[in-house]
Amino acid sequence: MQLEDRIKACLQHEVPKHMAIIMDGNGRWAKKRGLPRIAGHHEGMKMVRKATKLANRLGIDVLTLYAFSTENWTRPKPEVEYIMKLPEQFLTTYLPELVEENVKVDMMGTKDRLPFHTKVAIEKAMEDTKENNGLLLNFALNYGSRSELICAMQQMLRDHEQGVFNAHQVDEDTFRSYLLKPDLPDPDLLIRTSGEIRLSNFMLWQLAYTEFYFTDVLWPDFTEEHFVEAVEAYQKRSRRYGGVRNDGG
Ligand code: V07
Repeated sequence: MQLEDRIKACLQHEVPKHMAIIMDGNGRWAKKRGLPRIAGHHEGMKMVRKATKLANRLGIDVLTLYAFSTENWTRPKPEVEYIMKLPEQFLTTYLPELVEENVKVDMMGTKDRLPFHTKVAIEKAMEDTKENNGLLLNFALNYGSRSELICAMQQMLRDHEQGVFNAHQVDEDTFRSYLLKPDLPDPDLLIRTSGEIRLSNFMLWQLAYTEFYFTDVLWPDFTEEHFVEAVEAYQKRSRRYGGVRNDGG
């Protein structure tokens, strides 16, 4: 079946409300072609645009993309410096399109370690798209799940000392309210490209009931067809549950 028909068929069923992607394999993509790793990151950035457009068309509410982890700072300095230019590059080219398509840009992670120019570019995108109510494009940038959980714990202890709550009052909703994006629904579908079968410190709390989709395809090769294939797999699984979760979620 052609892509257009597959998209139409997807729209007949329940699409994931929140989809998250670990965009892995950019360096490997470049190496395979005898190119520097940064060429892979640049190619990966182009796929971000395609994924965003398609997610928006499919009526997905939130697309969270793991763009840079707290661990990624250990990479060679020139590579990190190049990656930190990608938000600006991406937004210089595509921000008008995002505004036009009613996409709202957001970020999940700590801004403090980001270079000033990176922060400025992202803040401008957030400002220019804040009234949009289509797809929420949530970039996980300088994000690490354990660090998120520890920050939550620290703030909770401060609030506890202030008498904001007692230990026995802490439930899942209380805990969630201390996370970085307490108002987002948990991801329904997580995709990880490039053949690695692990979470690498990504959204450990939020992925408790999420469907996982792992593929060997490298992120720069992850086309619209692959994206739709992942959504189709998700829909097959959720139809098998008959619309009700059987895992308590
Ligand atoms: C990054 C390209 C995609 C593959 C994974 C690593 C490299 C787009 C952005 C971005 C971030 C914020 C924003 C707009 C665009 C980005 C980083 C890396 C750090 F508001 N791609 N991309 N940011 N890569």
